[in-house]
Amino acid sequence: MFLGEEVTMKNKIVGIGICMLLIAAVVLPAAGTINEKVTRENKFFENQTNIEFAPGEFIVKLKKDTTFSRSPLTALNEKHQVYALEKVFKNAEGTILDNIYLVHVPIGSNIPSIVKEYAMYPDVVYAEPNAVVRLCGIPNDVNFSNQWSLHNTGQVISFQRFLGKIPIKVHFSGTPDADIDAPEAWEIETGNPDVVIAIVDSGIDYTHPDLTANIWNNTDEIPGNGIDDDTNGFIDDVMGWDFAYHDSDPKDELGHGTLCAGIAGAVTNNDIGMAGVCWNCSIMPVQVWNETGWGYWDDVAAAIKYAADNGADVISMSFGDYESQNIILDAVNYAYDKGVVLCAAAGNDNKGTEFYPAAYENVTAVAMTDPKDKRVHDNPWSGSNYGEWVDIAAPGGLIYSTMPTYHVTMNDEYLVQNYDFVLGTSFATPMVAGVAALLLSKDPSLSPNEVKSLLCKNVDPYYSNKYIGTGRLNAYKVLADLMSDIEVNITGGLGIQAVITNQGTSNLTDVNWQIHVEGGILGLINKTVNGTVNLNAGESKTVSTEKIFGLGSIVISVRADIVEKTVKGKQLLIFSIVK
Ligand SMILES: [Ca+2]
Ligand SMILES: [Ca+2]
Ligand SMILES: [Ca+2]
Ligand SMILES: [Ca+2]
Repeated sequence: MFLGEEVTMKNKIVGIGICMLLIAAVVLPAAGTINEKVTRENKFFENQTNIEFAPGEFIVKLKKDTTFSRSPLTALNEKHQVYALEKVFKNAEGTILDNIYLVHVPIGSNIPSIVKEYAMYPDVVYAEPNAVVRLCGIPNDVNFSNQWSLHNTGQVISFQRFLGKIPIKVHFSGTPDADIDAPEAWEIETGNPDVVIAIVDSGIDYTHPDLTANIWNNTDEIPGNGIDDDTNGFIDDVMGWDFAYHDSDPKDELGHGTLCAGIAGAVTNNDIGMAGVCWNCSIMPVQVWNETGWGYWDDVAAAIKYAADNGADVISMSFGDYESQNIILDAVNYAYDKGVVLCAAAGNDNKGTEFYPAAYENVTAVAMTDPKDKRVHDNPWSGSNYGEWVDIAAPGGLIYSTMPTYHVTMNDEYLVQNYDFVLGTSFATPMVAGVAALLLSKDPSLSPNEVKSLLCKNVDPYYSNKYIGTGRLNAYKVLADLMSDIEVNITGGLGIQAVITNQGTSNLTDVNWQIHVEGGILGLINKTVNGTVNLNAGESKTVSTEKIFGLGSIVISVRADIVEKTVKGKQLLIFSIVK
C-alpha cells in the first residue's frame, strides 16, 4: 500500500526540532533591572526618535565678554528650565573656544525649537544640538540599540508582551561589552554578496524591507517559465526552494526562518530596523518546515544538499533531535566535503545530552548566552543545552530580529509582525553563521575546519558551571586574528608609499588601507588616500598617495585594516611623489 508506506516513512517527523523556546510573557527573564543612572549613552539609546543628537542638552557659543548672567538670556534659561551650564573647553580663555557652553535642559525638551530661540539673540554666536557622532562601525539602523548581542553598552531595552490580553512591558539590560564586538568587526569586514548563507528553516519573508535586498538570487534560472534552466533539478528556483511543499516559493508562514535570516544578514545601514551580522552577504531561503513547524528528515537532508550544490558557503541549522539520523549525517558530510561551513543549534532543554546535527564532528554546535554572558537557563527544564560536544556559545537570550510583514503562525503565540524579540539557541546559531560569512568574505579560501577553529579560538569568557564551548563568540577577535599576519612598511625616498604584506596563510580580499599625511611647514599638508587590495598568502602590494608637494616635518600614518604604522618625519622633506 503506497499510502501506508508513505505514512511509515513520514513517521520520522521532526517537529520538535525547532530550537526556539515558546515562552510566554511570564517566564521572560525578570530582567527588569532598570538602570536608574542615566548616562549620556543611555540617554542616546532611549531617545530613538531623535537619534541624531543628545536629548536634554545643546551647545551655545556666546559673544566675547558676554555671560549668561549678564545677558537677557537669563529669562530664556528660566523659560526652558536650564539646570546646568558647563563650559565645553577647559583652559580656553582668550581663544575662540572660550565661551562655548553645554546647556542642560530636562530630557524630552524640544531641542530643535529651543536652539532656534537661542540662536535669535544678539549675544549668541551660534546655538546647535549636540549631534551624535557615531563610531564608524555603528550602523544607522534605527533599532540597532535593541541589539545588545552586537553592541552592549548596558543599555536598557524595552518591549511589550501580552499576558492574555494584558500588555506587559519588559525591560532588561546587560553587562557592557557582553557582546560579539560587531562594530569593531565591521571596521574590518561587512561582508561580500558572493558569500551565501543558507537558512534551512521555515522559509523567509523575502519581501521584508530589511531582508529583500540580501536574498540570494539564482541568476542561472529564468523565473516562471516552468523550465529548469540551470538543470539543477529544480524548476524556477530563483531564490531557493520549499522542501516542505516541494515548490519554488520558500515563503515563511511560521516566522522562525525570517527571525534567523535577519540575525545572520539583515540589510544593514539602510536607516531601518536592525543590523545583520553580515551586512552584505546573500541569504538563501531553503524551506523545510511548514507553517506549523513540522518537517521530515528526508526533506531536511535534501535541503542541505540543495544548499551545498547551489553555492551556499555557510548553512545555518536551527533545529535538531537527540536521536542521530544517518541521512542527516550523510547530508552534513556531503556539504562539508564541498567546503560548506555548517552551524547548528545545541537545543533548549537545559540538558547535557548530545543533540544532532549540532553534535556531529563537521558541524559547529552553538549554545546560548544572555546579555550578562551567562548561559541561558531560566528554569530547570529550559535553557541552553551543554556538554563537551558543544563548540561555541553565542548570544541567544532575547534577540531582536525580523518577523514576517504578514500574519504567520508565530503571531498566534505572542510575537508581533515586522520585528520582535526571541530567545533560543535557534537565534545564537545564525549569529555564528553570520560571523563565519564575514570570515569567508575576508578569506574565501578558508576551509570549514579553519573557520570553525578561528571561531572557537577567538572568544570571550562566559559564566556557567556547565561547558558550552570554548567561549562566547567574538566577531572582532576572529577577524583580527585573520588580519594579524598583515605587515605594513612605509617605504620610498621621494614617495609616500607603503608595502602591505600578508605574512599569513590566508588569501585576504578587500584589505582596507589608508595613508594619511599631515604636517609640513605651517601644517599645509593634510592628505588622506585610501583603497582596498587583495593579498594572497605571502603576497606584498605597494600602495601610494597621489603627488604631494610640501616641505617640512610631517607625520605619515599607514593603516591596513587593524594594523597601523606611523612615521614621524624628523627631517625636512621635499616630496614629489610617485608617478
Ligand atoms: Ca563590545
Ligand atoms: Ca533550476
Ligand atoms: Ca525557470
Ligand atoms: Ca536594517
